Amino acid sequence: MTATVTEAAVAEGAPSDEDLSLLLTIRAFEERLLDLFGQGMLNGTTHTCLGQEYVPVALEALLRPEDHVFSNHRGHGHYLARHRDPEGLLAEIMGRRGAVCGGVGGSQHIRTERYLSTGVQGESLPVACGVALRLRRVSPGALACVYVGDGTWGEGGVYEALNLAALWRLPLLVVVENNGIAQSTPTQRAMAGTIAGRAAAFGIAHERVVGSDLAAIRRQLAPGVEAVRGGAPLVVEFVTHRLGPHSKGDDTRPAGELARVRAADWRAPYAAAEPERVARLEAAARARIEAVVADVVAREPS
Ligand SMILES: Cc1ncc(C[n+]2csc(CCOP(=O)(O)OP(=O)(O)O)c2C)c(N)n1
Ligand SMILES: [Mg+2]
Repeated sequence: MTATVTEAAVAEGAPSDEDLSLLLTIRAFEERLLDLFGQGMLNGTTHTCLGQEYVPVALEALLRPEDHVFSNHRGHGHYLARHRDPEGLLAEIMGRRGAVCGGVGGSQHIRTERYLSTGVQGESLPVACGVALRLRRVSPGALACVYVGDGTWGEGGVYEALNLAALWRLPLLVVVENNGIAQSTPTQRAMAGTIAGRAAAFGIAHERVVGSDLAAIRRQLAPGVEAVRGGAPLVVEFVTHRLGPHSKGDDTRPAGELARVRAADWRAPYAAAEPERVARLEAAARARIEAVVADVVAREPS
């Protein structure tokens, strides 16, 4: 089987400048997005992935250019990790020239090369199954990677998709961002059993990822992702944390819970280990996003 993961991507130790920059750029982008929203400068809605940025950054090293990515309502990080295009995404969200999708999709509905997001919970899984079936036929070795939240496991379409993925041995990688909450409903109040148990019911392998160390995640997941390419679907459950509100200003969690979530954020260990490097890359990421905002705000409507 062809190796898809570079040695650097799974190397022990500190993340590369590129990885850290990407993490910090996604964070700077979304923090600025919330500012712009507060100033009334954005249309539609927006959901940030603050706290969860490391999930797509870790996975990106395991994906190939020919793979397809399906995203959800909390998809800015998924898009930026895949396409490194903050200008196009901000223009899309603001409805300005150069928007990745003509400015008609906004935050949640992006379609571009091998990438599709939707704000409709559960919609992407059956679609990703269809694409995975096509990939198996015309592009062996390529996979469809689909991001869903824990709350989305309340949608019936998820189980129809898992059934077909198992039955037809589809190259489908289901990435569950289990942040323990769906809007304002804690997962344990809405989900019977476990995600692992639900995957097992279809005979689908399951990996549970705890922690945000990029190299450790990549080492853990590399063999399973390779197996997906050969037709063994996989559910990867990230135990993660939503640092920000569900959307804008709508966080109903108690102060103690928010403190626990902040303490678990990926940024702190990296900043503690290498304060100067993180500060330098963070300043660069913020400066880049400021330049993107200035550029996009000055553009004509799309
Ligand atoms: C079919 C459908 N039902 C309801 C909603 C409204 N809604 C948007 S996000 C959300 C919660 C999703 O929770 P989860 O899947 O855990 O993702 P998270 O927001 O935590 O990332 C809901 C109910 C929707 N977008 N689509
Ligand atoms: Mg959730």
